[in-house]
This record gives sequence, C-alpha cells and structure tokens, in this order.
Amino acid sequence: MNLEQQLQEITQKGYGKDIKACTDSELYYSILNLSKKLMEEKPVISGSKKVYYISAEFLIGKLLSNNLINLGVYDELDEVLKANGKTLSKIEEVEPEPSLGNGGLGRLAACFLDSIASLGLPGDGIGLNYHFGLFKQVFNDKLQCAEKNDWIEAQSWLNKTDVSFKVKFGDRTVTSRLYDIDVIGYEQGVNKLHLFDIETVDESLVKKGIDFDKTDIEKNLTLFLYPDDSDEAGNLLRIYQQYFMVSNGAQLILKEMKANGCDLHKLYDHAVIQINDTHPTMVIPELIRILTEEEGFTMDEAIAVVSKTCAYTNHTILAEALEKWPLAYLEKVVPALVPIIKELDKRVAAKYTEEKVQIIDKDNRVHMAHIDIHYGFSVNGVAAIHTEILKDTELNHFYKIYPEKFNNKTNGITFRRWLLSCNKELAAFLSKTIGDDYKKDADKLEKLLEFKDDQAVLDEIAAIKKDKKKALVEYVKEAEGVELNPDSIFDIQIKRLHEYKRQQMNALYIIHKYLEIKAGKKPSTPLTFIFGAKAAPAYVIAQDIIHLLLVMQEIINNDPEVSPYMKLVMVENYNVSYAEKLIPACDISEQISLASKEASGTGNMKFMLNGAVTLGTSDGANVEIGDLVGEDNIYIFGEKSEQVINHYAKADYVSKDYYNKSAVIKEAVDFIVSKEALAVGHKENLERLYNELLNKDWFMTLLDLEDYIAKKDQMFEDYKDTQKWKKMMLVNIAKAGFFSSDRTIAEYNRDIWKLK
Ligand code: 26Q
Repeated sequence: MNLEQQLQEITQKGYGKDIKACTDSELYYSILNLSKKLMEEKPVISGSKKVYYISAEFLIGKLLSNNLINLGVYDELDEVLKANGKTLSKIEEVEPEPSLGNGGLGRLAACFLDSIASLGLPGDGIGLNYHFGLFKQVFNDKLQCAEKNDWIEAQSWLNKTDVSFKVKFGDRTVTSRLYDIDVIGYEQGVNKLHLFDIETVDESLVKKGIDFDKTDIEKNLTLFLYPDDSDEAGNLLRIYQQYFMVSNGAQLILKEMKANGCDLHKLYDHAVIQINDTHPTMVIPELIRILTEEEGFTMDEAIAVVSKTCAYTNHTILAEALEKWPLAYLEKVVPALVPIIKELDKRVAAKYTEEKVQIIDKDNRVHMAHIDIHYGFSVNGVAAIHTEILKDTELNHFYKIYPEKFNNKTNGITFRRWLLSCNKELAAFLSKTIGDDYKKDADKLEKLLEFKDDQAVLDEIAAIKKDKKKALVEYVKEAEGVELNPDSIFDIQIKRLHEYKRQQMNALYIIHKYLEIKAGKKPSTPLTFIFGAKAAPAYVIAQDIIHLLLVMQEIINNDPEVSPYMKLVMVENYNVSYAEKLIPACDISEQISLASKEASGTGNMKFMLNGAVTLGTSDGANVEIGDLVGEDNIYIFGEKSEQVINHYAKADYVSKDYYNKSAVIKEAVDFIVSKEALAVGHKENLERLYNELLNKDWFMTLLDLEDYIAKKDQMFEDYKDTQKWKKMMLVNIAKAGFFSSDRTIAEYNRDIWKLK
C-alpha cells in the first residue's frame, strides 16, 4: 500500500471519511496513527552497550513534523495532502506542544535523543511523564500569569506499556507505570524515551492558576513540571519526583541488562548513564542500594561498578542553582538512601579533608554535584569557556583531585528540527546549492563559502529571510494583535527570563532609542524588537522586567511619533513552537548574558544556522561562534569573563557609579519611574526594578550598557550595507555545522560512552 492508501484507510476507519472530507484535526490524529505505525515497522537500534540519558526534563516540542522528516515521508505526505486540498503545516498546528522542560537543559536533552538515534547509537531517555508541562503564560494587566498547560490527549505520542515498578518512599510505596515515546532517527531505527508516571494522578487537584495541594503525593507526584529555572529553592515534592524518576530508571536499566544476560559486575561494559545536571543524582545511591540489597554485591563492589557506569554533565555555575538538599528532607522522603549517602560521604571524608569537596556539609546539607563528581567517571561542561571556568574556579578543588574526569562537550542542536523542519525553504535552497550531504554531515555546510561572492546565492538567502519575516508578521498579528513591518530589522531575544541573561539591558537600550526618536533622531531603517520569555512564578524581579517590557510595548507602539520607526512586541507564552517561527525570521540574535554566567546557550546556535548575526558578550558558546565566523561576522561587546569574575571577587562593582557617571545611562534608568511609564505601568513593579538596578544590580547591567548601545547602533548602521550583511548571513550559516548535536553526540560517544 502506498502512503496515500495507508492514510485513506486510517481516516476511513477512524472517521468514516476519505482524506478530502476530513477536518485538519481529524487528519492530525490520522497522521499521528500513521506515523506510529511506520515507526513500529522500523528496527529498534541495538548494540552491546547502551546509553541511558536520564533527565528531569525533555523539552521535546511538537513531534509530527520531525517524525515525518526522520521517517523520510514528509515530502510525499505533503504532496498527498495537497492533492486532497489540505495543508500539512496547518494540520501540524493541531498538535498540542508537550512542554516537558524549562529551557536549555530540557531542549538539549531532546536534541540529544534525536542525534543519538540519527547516529544509529543505542540510547534511551529516562524521565517523568508530567501531566502539566511548563506553565502557560498569559499577560494580564501587563503582568505574567501562570496557567496550567496540559498536553496529554486520548490519542498522543505516548504508548502505554505493561512495565511497572514499586518505589518505596519513607512514608509510602507507590506503583509506577511506564509510557514510551518512540524516538526515530533520521533515516534510522528507533530508540525510546521512557516517561514514568503513576496512575493515581489527579488533574482536578489544580484549582486556580497552577496552585495545587503539594502534600497528596499519590495524586500530585507527576502532575507538574517544576517551573524553576535555577532561582528557586526546591522542596519535598521535588525530591519525591527525583527519587521516583531515578528509582524507576535504575530498576528499568537493571531489568534490561539482566534480560540481555549481562553480568551486573560488568554493568559498565553494557550500560552508561549520563546524568543531566544534578536532578537525577540519586540514581547513584539508588543503584548502589539495589546492587547491595538485592544482587548480593558488597558495598565496595557496588560503589566500584556504579562509579564506572555514571557520568555527569554540569549546566550552570550559578551557585544558587547547585542542588543542596537538607539531610532531614532526604531522611523523610528517601530514608533508604540516607545510610548509603552517609557511607559515600564517610569515604570522601577519609580521603580528603578539604571542606569544599565534602558531600555532607557542616549544616547537614547534601551537595548533589559532589556525589556525581566523586562517584562518576566523567564530569563535563557544555561549552569551552564554561568547562574552563569549572576547572579554574567553581570546581577547581575537584579538578585538582580528578583532572582526568574533566572534559568539555560543547552543546549542539538538531538540524532536523532547527533547519530542515522550521526553515524548509532555506534547507531546500541549500540542497540545491551545495547538495544534500549537509543533512547527514553538517560540516558540509562549509561548501556554502564557495558562493560568498555569488550574487544570486546572496540574494536568495536574503529573499528567504524576507519571506520568513513576512510569515512571522502574519503570525504575530494573529497571535498578539500587533502589526509589524517586514521591512524593519528584526532584533530578537528569546530565552528564559533571568537577570543574568540581561533582558533588562536590552530594555534600557530600547528606552534609550525611544528617547532619541522623541528628540528627533530617527533611525534610518525601522527597528523591530521582539522578546519571548517566561519567568519562574516566584522570581519577583523577573516579573518586574516582563512588566517593564510590556509597559514599553504599549508606550512605543501607541506613539505615532515613534511607532513608524520602532516597534516592540513581547510575545505571549513563548515555547518551542514559537521559537520555530521566530528564529528563521531573525536578523539580529541577542546573546547578551553577563560574561561567565551563561554556560553555553543553544538559541545562539539556532539563530546562526538560520542566517542571523549575533550581538553578544564573550560568554558560553558565543565565544566559539566568534572563533568560527571570525570577528567580521559577529558583534561582541562588554567585559570579559575574567574581568567579571574579578569584580565579584573584589566586590568592586557599584551600579550607582555607572549611573552617576553617564547621562545616557541615567536618562534610560530614570525613565523606568518617569511620569510616562507610571501612567501605563504599576508603581510597585517599576520602582522595585528601578531600585534593584540602582542599588544592587547583581548581574551588572549597567557595567556593559554603554558598550552595548554602541555595538547595537553599529550593527543597525551596518545593516544598511546590504551586500555586507548578506555575506555575514552566508558565513554564519556556512560555519554553523560545528553546532550540530550530531557532532556533540559523536564526541560524547568517543570520549565518554564508548558505545560499540
Ligand atoms: C534546581 C533546583 C531546584 C529546582 C529547579 C532547579 C533547576 C531547574 C532547571 C535548575 C536548573 C534548570 C535548568 C537549567 C538550564 O536550562 N541550564 C542551561 O542549560 C543549557 C544546556 O546546556 C545551556 O545552554 C544554558 O547556558 C544553561 O543555562
């Protein structure tokens, strides 16, 4: 049966209609079923050693388009639907987005699963089946409100399995249920994403917004993804979730290994467990517990085997994001692990006296990262500069003990989603120009450099960008009710809201520009500033920054003197699907974190691949982007990480000094509490933010503001030189190959996993 006949059969069976008569929604569910059937027919990727990527977050996003591409049927299906008067891209809109992650770390896990399968490596994800993903963001009175965000429907990508385990907490035992999502590689077989759940979850527990009874574990265990992005303290429910995840994961891994006849004393020859940040760290004591209690291992044997099986990835140097659980919490939730953690701690204390490398500190807090470093065989950072900072400062005490464990794995992104799927026009043009090889070997993108002086190629790249901007203008008009000008420069900052990412610095630039226009200094090319960001609900200053952006949006867009030259839009509920629309339309990619604070960033890579030019600090992977494209094709500003680290060490940064010494800075900051701003915004939020910037400014916004303004103005000026700009676009696309997650995963495999 050909594809059309197969789909026809499914629509007939499901709805008693042929394709032509189906609604987009009926077609979505029919194609979902067709894809699941096609994936079932693919071989399961196998080998004598397998990686388990264990993570509290898998920000997979919508799956339909990607699965069709990886199955190799996208184009054919597109034709079939067209012939029946249907549009695949409209059908894709029906799919609810599974937002099972907060941001970078979760999205990275999803890109990695795609690359592991696409390289034909055996590797499964292990995580949790949250019923509500990251909250849905709604703007109300120019403030962020959080609402529940459900995604599971009667028919979905989840396949219920008959796998189930018992998980014993201090006060109760629960029974899990495993759901699997197939992960199809690009023209490859399938791996699995294993998501554990319990069947007693009660979605009706959620009342107003995202509030729910946090005590009723049976009903709430997998109800919610924690909306924390490194600023909030965890609590007991988070520990329940983490242990539920790792205990199920450990049981699943050992069950699979035994089924394959593997000698558990040689576990490390057949399995490797990659621990995605510290959230799954308890998998280490849990494995040790099972091996000693149930498999007859001595403590020495169990520790030795587990230590050779587990590897740890660090994603942050923000001290407040490093998990430290009070021992009393662990005693309550997971008493069975406490003696093991104490034993691990005792062994460390016997060998090393240094306070900074202990597992349990003087205040009886358990440092999760320290368990990973002592009892794992690999510690990696996620960009070159990040790994260097870990070695030199944050984890220097550990680096001195275990230099051989430390390694860098610069992040990457899957080109299937971030080029082939979200920018089909650019992908098709690249294929026409340099051939199809780049789809399997991203380095081949460099062939594009041969066309650096080819006018037709340069013009076509610019034309595709223009089309993508027009498509975004349509979408934003519909979704936000804001009219944008496709002939303006699209300057975009999309990422979680955090002070270290410095959306507030961008806001101050925008205020500055607004004031210039009011004073008669008009930009020669109109400017469009786009933001997308969710803030952790408990992160007060982040809420205030969102408020400021929404206040400026109203002031600017409603001012007839200003709006022809400048527009601002903060899109509501920024998520993976929105990113797929915004990124192809971007001219200027804002990557302006305080140097040393952004471990890597991955949005920066997505923008570059789609022909945007980076405006950034020397931070995270921006540094490597700069090395690749050369200084003529990137705009770097601001103080370097060594200088910033020095400011912290000496505590010599005083934001008020910068405010007092620069009229431009003062004018922009003062506007936050001006008559105009207070007329549309809330006094409380605006004054709090103003005071924060003047008196604290922990992430040094004012330090780099003048330099930022100068660089950004330079960029807008250079944009007028269309030829120069087109060449920069081309070089950025051509050099993006290094940031394919296929390269990243090949490095993980070469240096850490060694899958056979
Ligand atoms: C910690 C304790 C308690 C509750 C929640 C958390 C928590 C939750 C999420 C801590 C951190 C996160 C997420 C971190 C994250 O997304 N980090 C990003 O990881 C990316 C992939 O490596 C990098 O590119 C980014 O630079 C980094 O910020």
